[in-house]
Amino acid sequence: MNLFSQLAAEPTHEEIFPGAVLMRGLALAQEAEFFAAVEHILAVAPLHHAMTPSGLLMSVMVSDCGTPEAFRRRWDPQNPSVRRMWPPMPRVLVDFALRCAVRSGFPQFCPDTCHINRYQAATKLGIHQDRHEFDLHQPIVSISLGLECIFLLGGFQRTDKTKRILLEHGDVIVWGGPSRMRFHGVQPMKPGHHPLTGPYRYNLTFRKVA
Ligand code: MD6
Ligand code: FE
Repeated sequence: MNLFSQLAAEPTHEEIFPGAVLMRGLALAQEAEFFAAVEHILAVAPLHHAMTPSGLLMSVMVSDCGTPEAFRRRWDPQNPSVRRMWPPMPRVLVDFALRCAVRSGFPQFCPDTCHINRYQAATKLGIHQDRHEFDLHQPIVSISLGLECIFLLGGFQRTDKTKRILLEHGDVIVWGGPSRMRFHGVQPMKPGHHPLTGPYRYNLTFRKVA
């Protein structure tokens, strides 16, 4: 390994906006362990299509794990896309999410859920704000595994200009504080194949909802 490839393998610490930190490659060292934990969650809580608030099926497939309190807060009899099955968060993933939060300046982070999104070719996620959590002082920790995507990080109005951020396997974004309510989304995915995840991109978001 020469100096350059060694440098390229180091995780980065990039402040995209105040309170929004991108750490490229931070999850790479534990990729196999993390993906095994994801597969375990999906075996217990199978992927299903997410549903919009108006009841339309979305292209992204989702699953969740977390505490019983978080599940009670999220479960809605009107929205069967929140399933009656919510395994606990795997310890390896929670420990990592806590370390990510500390590195980003959020040592008080105490996640009670991990939401999983799975994308494949053409899957996108429309511009949205994460505003259904009880305590908006808590940040969100987001881990990307598998195929790359273009993530759009905008402002505080839906129509604000967005920054385009390439998210690759192993990248981590943490955002909170003054960036917590930024609009964001994912552009339609390009087809591809990843050695660990095949034709998919997985995104894990840790948050405190209850
Ligand atoms: C995704 N992420 O990366 C979708 N939300 O596939 C999100 O919607 C998201 O990454 C809040 C905080 C971080 C995120
Ligand atoms: Fe989001």
